[in-house]
Amino acid sequence: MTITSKTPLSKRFTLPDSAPIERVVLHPIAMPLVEALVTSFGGDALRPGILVELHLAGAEGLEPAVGWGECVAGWTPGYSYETIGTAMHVLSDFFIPAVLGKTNLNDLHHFRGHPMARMAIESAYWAAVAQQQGVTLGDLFGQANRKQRALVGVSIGIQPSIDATLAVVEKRLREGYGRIKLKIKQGWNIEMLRAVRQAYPRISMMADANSAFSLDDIALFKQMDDLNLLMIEQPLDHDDIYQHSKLQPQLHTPICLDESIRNVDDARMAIEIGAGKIINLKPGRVGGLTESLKLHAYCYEAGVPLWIGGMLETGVGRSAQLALASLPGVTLPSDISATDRYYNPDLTHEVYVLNREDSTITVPTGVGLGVNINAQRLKEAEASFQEVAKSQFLGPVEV
Ligand code: OSB
Ligand code: MG
Repeated sequence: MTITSKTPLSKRFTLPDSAPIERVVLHPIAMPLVEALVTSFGGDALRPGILVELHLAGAEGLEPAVGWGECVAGWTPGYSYETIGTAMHVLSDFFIPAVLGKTNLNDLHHFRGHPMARMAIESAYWAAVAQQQGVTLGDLFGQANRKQRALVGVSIGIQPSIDATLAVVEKRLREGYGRIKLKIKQGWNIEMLRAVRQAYPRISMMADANSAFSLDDIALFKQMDDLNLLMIEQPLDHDDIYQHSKLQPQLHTPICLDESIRNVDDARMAIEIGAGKIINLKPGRVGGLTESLKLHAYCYEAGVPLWIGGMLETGVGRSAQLALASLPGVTLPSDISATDRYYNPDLTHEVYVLNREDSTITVPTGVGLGVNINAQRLKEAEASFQEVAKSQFLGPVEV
């Protein structure tokens, strides 16, 4: 099939059948963050995750192959309703049994929701197919004009004081990050943003509210309009699009939607009703790479500015994010920072470094996901998860 911009999105991004899916292993992990990222809904120093290890059988002329994916659900239903416990349940009791022995993921369509669990297994499958075919994950996307370097920025959590914020901003600018995102919440917003803008009149800066405000806060957003922010991310409810359409026309600053956008249709509706002007694409939030490619295609064709959001991924999830960030419709800096901003050491042997001269990270060029798992670190991270599971109720997390 020849794919053009007229081909319906639903027909464009399906992979041809693969060799059978032979085995899928779940690795629940807990990883100590170099620094916790405090948002309006909290922030943990120990990040949970699930690595999905998916094995494809060998086939005519093809060696068996393994692909890895990452689930970005948290300990609690904070950012999203999913948790590590719900993801373990849905993956082990429904998603994995539905795909074992199959040559595609079509049977996942029988299940609704659980995008983070879905992304974990779906991206492992994409990575395994890329591995088996001897191409990079980005190549497998089949999109022309991909970039070799992804433009990136850094996300700064809520700090104990304005001075502490200014110190972190200074450190990040010195490291070479060309776009600074500042988390805001009720009681921690305009004063802090003004102080940063005053100290750095020309930097590219933005605010992320993680749904902490309502339309009653309109006066506050109007004050932010004077600060030349690149965008304000998700000011209103996590499941709202309509009220954002009431806010955006009253502001000059573009609104970027994160939590509210669950799929390409949400993005289209949000843009069409004027609920925002920019989309943050997190593959875990939209349920996988296939939906991510649809969302990218919509934004690219409609000229809607797009960037890749982050969920403090390990090297596994980060590699998939970078493959997405190489797409030509990703036009704004993504929340993908260098490895040393998150984990030391990471779970992968490879580390990602910031190219200081242009605030980019080089997109992986290795076959498949382009990274290799550090087995020792994975073991430690699994043991660390089991420690937490002993002392806290997490739901059905046994593997
Ligand atoms: O809203 O973008 C968010 C992390 C956890 C939950 C929500 C968000 C974030 C980030 C992380 O901002 C950015 C990153 O991974 O560098
Ligand atoms: Mg956000």
